[in-house]
Amino acid sequence: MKVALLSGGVGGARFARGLVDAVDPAGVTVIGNVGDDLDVLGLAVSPDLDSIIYALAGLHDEERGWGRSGETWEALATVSSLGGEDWFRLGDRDLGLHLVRTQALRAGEPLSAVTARLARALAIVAAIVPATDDRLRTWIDTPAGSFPFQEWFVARCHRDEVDGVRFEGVARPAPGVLEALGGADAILIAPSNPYVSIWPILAVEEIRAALATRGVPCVAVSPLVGGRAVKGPADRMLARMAGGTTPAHVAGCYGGLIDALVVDETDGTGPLAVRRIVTQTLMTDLDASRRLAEIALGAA
Ligand code: FO1
Repeated sequence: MKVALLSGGVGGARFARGLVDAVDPAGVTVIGNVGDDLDVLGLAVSPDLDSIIYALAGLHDEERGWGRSGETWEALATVSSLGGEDWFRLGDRDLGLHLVRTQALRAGEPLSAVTARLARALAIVAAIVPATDDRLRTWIDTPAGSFPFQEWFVARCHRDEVDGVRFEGVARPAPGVLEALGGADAILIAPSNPYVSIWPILAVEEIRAALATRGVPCVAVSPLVGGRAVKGPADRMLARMAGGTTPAHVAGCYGGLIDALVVDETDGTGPLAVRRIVTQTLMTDLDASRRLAEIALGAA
């Protein structure tokens, strides 16, 4: 079975891990968000791609949700002691990946090619593809001003309410993206924040068009449980920008692009324009992630 998954970082990566357990990973393509990529200490960091890579390689930190397990922070401590940039924490193990990627990008290798190389080196069977090789950056408009995504999310602890989300840059799909969407038996959207994890992927016009004209079912998984985000600001953003946190508000973020929405049993009622699949969506462990992926696929 061929499956294309649109995914952000933490929750999306966890879902991707379940998906490659549910089906033959050779048929899975994970299309990752790059809107929150940034340069830190001169290094090119792609947080969502990295969360997906680490999760599929079994190297992720389960509790933190991002970065590597067994991480140490000696390099960062040195950076801090020297008055360097330490607001975005790069661990010692994680640093190695950013070094390899930065060198490759500087040498002219596209992000998609480096990402595939990193995944291969870590024995990942599924394909991990950035939505685009072009520069696409997410900006967050708040009452306190406009901020690049990570400045708002990490440096300001996403405390500012969000009035709008914008995407800077004109981007073409990376090689493999349209092929994965066109050749899929099912398209899934991970339980990621619609605005800052999935919209940047859909900001690539040809990707949005591929979903809008899909010939196979597209199933999204809601990131909410009981109207609340499991982690992060998705619930506050939905309440402020869409007017609520029901399944209908989540589905509204994907108007015309999905056929079904998998929602948690605590969010089960209320009108919904697409098919509703009600289940327990909390991904407490790998079994739960696999079960959720199976249910999403079953709805496709
Ligand atoms: N998230 C944080 O909240 N604080 C950090 O210092 C931080 C560092 C970091 C380093 C590498 C990486 O791959 C991810 C990192 N994240 C950090 C997570 C990340 O910024 C967000 O979870 C995603 O961008 C949102 O999907």
